[in-house]
Amino acid sequence: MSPKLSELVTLLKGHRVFIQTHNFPDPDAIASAYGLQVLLGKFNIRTTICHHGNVERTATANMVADFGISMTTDEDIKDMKPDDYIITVDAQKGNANILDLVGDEVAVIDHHPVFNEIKSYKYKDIRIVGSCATIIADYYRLYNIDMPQDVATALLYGLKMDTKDFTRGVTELDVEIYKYLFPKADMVAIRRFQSGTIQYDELEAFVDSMKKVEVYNGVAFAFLNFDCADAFVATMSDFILSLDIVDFCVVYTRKEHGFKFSVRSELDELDAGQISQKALEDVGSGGGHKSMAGGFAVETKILDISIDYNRVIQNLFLNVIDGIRKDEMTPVEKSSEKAAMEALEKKIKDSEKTS
Ligand SMILES: [Mn+2]
Repeated sequence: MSPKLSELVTLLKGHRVFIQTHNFPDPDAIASAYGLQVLLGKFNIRTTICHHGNVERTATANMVADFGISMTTDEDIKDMKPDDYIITVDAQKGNANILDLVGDEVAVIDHHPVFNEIKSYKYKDIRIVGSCATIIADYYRLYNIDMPQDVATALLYGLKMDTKDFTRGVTELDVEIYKYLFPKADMVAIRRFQSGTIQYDELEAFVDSMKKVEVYNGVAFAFLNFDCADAFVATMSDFILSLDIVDFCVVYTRKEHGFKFSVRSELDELDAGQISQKALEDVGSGGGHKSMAGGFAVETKILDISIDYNRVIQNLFLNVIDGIRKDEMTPVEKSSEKAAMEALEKKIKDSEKTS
């Protein structure tokens, strides 16, 4: 039984309300925040969507731009007060992947297990389903509220992404919600979000960087040694993860004052968000979701450790991963490294053929 929407509406009336996603928000977090914002708007409750960290992944940025979703980073809301209300979506107060802002976290809507019981919530809707978007869509469905096409499209996209196209953590409610959203959503737009945005002139620099990918026990590191957009780094991260021998990858590029990271994981035991947070806590910041995360490292802090910044970065991540896996992390044998390189080169050729 879901909590009552009327209780949420009553709680929020007359307050300044923020909808906060987890750091480095993904499609599900953004879609949920957007769907909730539109829903509350129908009750004349105005909200501001906020988050810490940049929007990971090109396809997510595409959706934000296409639907004109207004996302505010914590740096741009200096005027938040302790009595402003915060609803956290796709995340819970006290989790490592959500920055503690000065406002009062009065409500939560999430689909993750509870790690720390928060007694101060005045409204709580936590259901273990495939996506947070499922829960938001369920409000529209239960209360028979008119859903704009953009909202349906965003929520369906969030549901698809979080469940890896219905292959991960799917519940019956997710299937029902899919059926509910499908006729309302713009499937062409979803295909458009997912299609890459790699520019042709980036290809040469990309091929160069790919030749230097290093893989240790399924953990890949790639330094994109050229000036490229954040979204491009994220796309490369997805690409490298799709290699058969790679289960976890760290892709980074050099920015004006440091290194920008995009991290991906396809293993349950290696939580990309937690690992990025731990690996980068002394040199910058990192965080995000289990399968997808991001981060930043301050250049001087990396170079303080050693001039060989690639080695420093690899060690920061491998030390954390090593601790999780407990067993010794050994570099892959020369032969499998060669096989990895061949697979990579073939992949590059294939992608050139289709471009
Ligand atoms: Mn989610």
